[in-house]
Amino acid sequence: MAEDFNVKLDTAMYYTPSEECTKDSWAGDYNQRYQEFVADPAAYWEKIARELEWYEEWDQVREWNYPHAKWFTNGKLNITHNCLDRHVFNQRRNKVAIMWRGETADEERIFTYKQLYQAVCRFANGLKSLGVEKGDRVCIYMPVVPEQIIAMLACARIGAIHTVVFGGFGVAALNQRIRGVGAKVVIAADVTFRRGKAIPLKTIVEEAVVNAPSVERIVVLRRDETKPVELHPEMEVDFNDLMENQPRECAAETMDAEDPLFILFTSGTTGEPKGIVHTCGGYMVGTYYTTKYVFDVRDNDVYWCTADPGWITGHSYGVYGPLLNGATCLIAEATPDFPDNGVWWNLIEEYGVTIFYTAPTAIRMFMRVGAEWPQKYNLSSLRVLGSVGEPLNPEAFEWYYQHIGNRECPIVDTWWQTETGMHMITTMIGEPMRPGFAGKPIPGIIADVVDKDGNPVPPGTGGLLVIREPWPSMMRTIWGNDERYQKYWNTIPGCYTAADLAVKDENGYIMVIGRSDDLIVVAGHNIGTAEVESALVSHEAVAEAAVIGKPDAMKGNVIKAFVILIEGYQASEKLINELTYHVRMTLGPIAIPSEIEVVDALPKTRSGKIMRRVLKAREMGMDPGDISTLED
Ligand code: 6R9
Repeated sequence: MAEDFNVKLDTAMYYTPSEECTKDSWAGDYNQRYQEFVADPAAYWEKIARELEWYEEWDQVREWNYPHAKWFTNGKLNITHNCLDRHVFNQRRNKVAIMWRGETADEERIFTYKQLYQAVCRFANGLKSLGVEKGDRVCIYMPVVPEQIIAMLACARIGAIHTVVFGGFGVAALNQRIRGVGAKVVIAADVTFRRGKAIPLKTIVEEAVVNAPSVERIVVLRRDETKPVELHPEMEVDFNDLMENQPRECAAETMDAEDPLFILFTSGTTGEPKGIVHTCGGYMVGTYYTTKYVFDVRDNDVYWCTADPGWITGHSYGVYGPLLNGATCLIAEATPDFPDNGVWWNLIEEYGVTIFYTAPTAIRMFMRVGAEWPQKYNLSSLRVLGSVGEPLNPEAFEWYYQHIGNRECPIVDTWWQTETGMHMITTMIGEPMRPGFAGKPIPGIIADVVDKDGNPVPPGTGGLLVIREPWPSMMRTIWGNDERYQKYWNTIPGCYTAADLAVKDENGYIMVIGRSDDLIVVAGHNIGTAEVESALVSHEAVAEAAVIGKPDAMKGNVIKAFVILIEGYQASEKLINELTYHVRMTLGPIAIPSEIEVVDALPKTRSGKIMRRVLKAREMGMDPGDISTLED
């Protein structure tokens, strides 16, 4: 149980970033700002919402009908108006919005705000010509290219709900997500490039739309113009053809603050992944606010978030947050180790990146290959470093601080989730940083570490991480399954449960330890044990499967699978390879177990539930704890 662990808080070590990097930051004085929020939460959020443009103002800032919240009720807006029009029709018209870089230096494309605005309008008109209307779902399955962002914004422009599916997912995962939302249109690319190789996406889409009757059209971005893939005209249309000859203006649909903006799937503990629903108004305010105040974005910044928009980090801090702030963003279809381990540092030098946001798993990979790589490049443009996805362990913090930030840049270790939509906990710029600890709730958020009854636990005692009051960018429901949504607020009385274990120090700094449920965070990506297990079991040789997360120095966790074979099948290297391949094909490369062990039996409860923690304890040579419910 969560309360069974304690963390030794010996010598507290706090780092103070250089004043040059932190003075006059938007964050200001943390305590003062936090007090301002506590004194009048509605007024606090209202003031932030007023920094953006609305077609009609809200009647009420917050309506809390536990466990359902509405924000900025009856407010009317379009998020793309604030991402694009607000800048185009003001001073940022010719400012660079996005700079895209492919794997090689000659693959570069740059869009000013005006160019991005026009591309979005043209593609939005194209979607309309296919019959896409407000409220329709559109699935986007693309690599990191400008068209991915254009597609997202075009949906938002006309009020269609986008569901971005990470390009690393396989047929089964894509099909499940398309069917889960009943997508009318799928927007895909023919290929994605990885380590110099073109990896086909279109063939995956072709298979994934079988048994997905809602799909009427597939829009295909054909990247290789020299040998374009064939399109099947009854269903498929070319991305650029669809844009061609479309007007460069497309009136933004008037959206209610509570209309859905997008659905993004995240892995659940049981069965199907959860379609997290975010709405237009609150999400806009939350991502605008945190991008501005946590990262301290300014007009002359060059901002780079390395996350793919297939994940929430890419949505909130790769697309919406920075564009809402009129930032210049770098996006790159670049693997951190190709063509060599210096490619990211080269990009920082070449583009003069000032704000850099990445994941601990990447930092740990760079630690392994050595500080000589960043040392080859001039990283002095950097002024703010960010981290997200997993705990930033003190070793990785130290390395990041020293070798990337030159002991000058503040590191914002941001804790949040797909469900929260925006940052919840971090150490705001200017505050002393404690390695290993994300920090404190940002102004606007009330977070705590509690026992299972919701009582705060003392410093040093482990507990569950909870949020006490609703916030603008919280998920509103789970698509098609509100009951599952309600569980988040019903597990601990009066609190939103994050399903993370955490511990506080004497100063209220929070260290996030890991998941309390059956999610495995591999290299910053959440993988549900159930998804991998069902992929394994779908192979003809496998009778039963159980997977666990095993701590890994590089990826945080790796997946270990235990399988019981169907009689007549023999364990062999060939079979293990086949199973690995099978998971790759059904779920994609991110879900591949790094170890598959063939066993005769699995520990189960009497009711037939696999007891993964018993497997895990055994694997780690630890006490399995309470095994009273164990079958035999
Ligand atoms: C944004 C994102 C959410 C889970 C979350 C937690 C882990 C995220 C973290 C962190 C420690 C941080 N997590 N940020 N753990 N420190 N700074 O990653 O969303 O993909 O939904 O994952 O990731 O376990 O509950 P999502």
